[in-house]
Amino acid sequence: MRTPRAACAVAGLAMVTALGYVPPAAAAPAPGGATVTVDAQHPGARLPGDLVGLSFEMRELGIGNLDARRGTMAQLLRTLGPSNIRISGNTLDRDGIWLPEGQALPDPQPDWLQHVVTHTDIRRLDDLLDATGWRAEVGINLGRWDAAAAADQARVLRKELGHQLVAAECGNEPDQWVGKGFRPAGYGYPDYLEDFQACAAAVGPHLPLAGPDAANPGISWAADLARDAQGRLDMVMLHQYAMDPNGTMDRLLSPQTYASQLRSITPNLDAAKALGIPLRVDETNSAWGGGINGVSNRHGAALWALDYALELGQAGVAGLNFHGGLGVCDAPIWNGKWQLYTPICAASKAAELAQIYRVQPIYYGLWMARQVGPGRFLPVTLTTGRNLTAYAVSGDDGRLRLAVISKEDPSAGPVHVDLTVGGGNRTARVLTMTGSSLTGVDTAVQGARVDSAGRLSPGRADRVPVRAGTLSLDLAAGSAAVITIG
Ligand code: BDP
Repeated sequence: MRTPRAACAVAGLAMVTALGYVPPAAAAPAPGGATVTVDAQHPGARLPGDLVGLSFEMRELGIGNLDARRGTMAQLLRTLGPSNIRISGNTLDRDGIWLPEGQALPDPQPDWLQHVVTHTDIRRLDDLLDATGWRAEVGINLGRWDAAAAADQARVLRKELGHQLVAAECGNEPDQWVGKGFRPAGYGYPDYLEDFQACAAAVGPHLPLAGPDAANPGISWAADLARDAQGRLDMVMLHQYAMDPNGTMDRLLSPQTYASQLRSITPNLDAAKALGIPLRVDETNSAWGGGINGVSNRHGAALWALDYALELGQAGVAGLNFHGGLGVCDAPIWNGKWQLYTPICAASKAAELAQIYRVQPIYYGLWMARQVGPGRFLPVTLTTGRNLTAYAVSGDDGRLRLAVISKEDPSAGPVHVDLTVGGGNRTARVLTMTGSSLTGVDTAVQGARVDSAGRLSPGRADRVPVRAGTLSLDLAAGSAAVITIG
């Protein structure tokens, strides 16, 4: 579905080029432009095709969601392009069990039991992966540990998912298990290591494993496990939410949050790199506690997600999984819990039951991040007084791509950006993600929005000439551009 062209022009891209296009007076750049210089000689971290993935609760599998044969989930994954889906979360250890085929439910049923996951659910997940080209991580309940159930689940994961299983994850957020009553006071990393080893022994030597999935990205459990489980750990996982539930849009998009989110994971990331084990932030979003209404479900969250994914990717993180839930948008999902930050949700209870979803603004941020890769990050030098970030990637297809993200409200006025990219005269193609305000819900790409079938057709990119190795554009504040050259 395309929104009227006028809506796009409000916050869209004005070209200051020899095309003869004169930007409207209202779009004159506010004081303080930006210059970006790309260093093509020193390629850095790899930007993998699955950098930007999704994360869902284990409950979604247990209740029959993530079904390629129903509704729009498969198309929404295809629209993002093949990536990585992670299934775990609090509901893995807290509310559910794996039930081996032919086995009866526990009698009496524990009062905490709210869903069971079975072979049928993994088969359905496999169908979704087949239909979309995505790969998966799947949690194994370690909080409420049952070695026989874990062994059976491992057998099924191998049989059904094969190489589409990136890794099984032993437990969710073990650093919070004392508070949840799963472990006695004093439970710490050495105890978790024993638990992880029990999980590794139960699932056998052939299932790829990931952990520790700590809630606090700043503690050293990830680095410790990378060191202690070498040879048995295929991927280091940690979680990061940008803010606590009292956060604001200003804080989410601030340079302080930008700096601190990278700073807090750096020791674990450096340790994983030194050992040659990839690290994924396999559960993330704007704020924990279900997110913040008016922030997590608004346009600013799309800018944050695009920027954060590229920031961490540039630092060498192998990927990120943006967490969400498949209930009704902006309504409690279950047990009064919210997942306001979810990229995908249902417009009504009937739509939820039919698995027909719509997207929230953050989905467009993930889609934009996807357009930047795959390739290798190139260093950029950015000079600006505005709240703006820039990234460059040498694409596997031989093209140079840049992302420029303005994290100010559109009312701040456009930013004039001069980009020095090298090379001769040619044409750049520019896709712009816009929104009428940081707290709006009208996020679009080239004026286009995801349609009711889950497709996004942004249409023709804007053309901007590169002259003597530089191009210029006026980027509306609160919008982001992906520029492809070559
Ligand atoms: C994480 C949990 C996830 C929650 C999320 C949140 O793994 O299940 O939904 O926090 O607080 O800690 O929003």
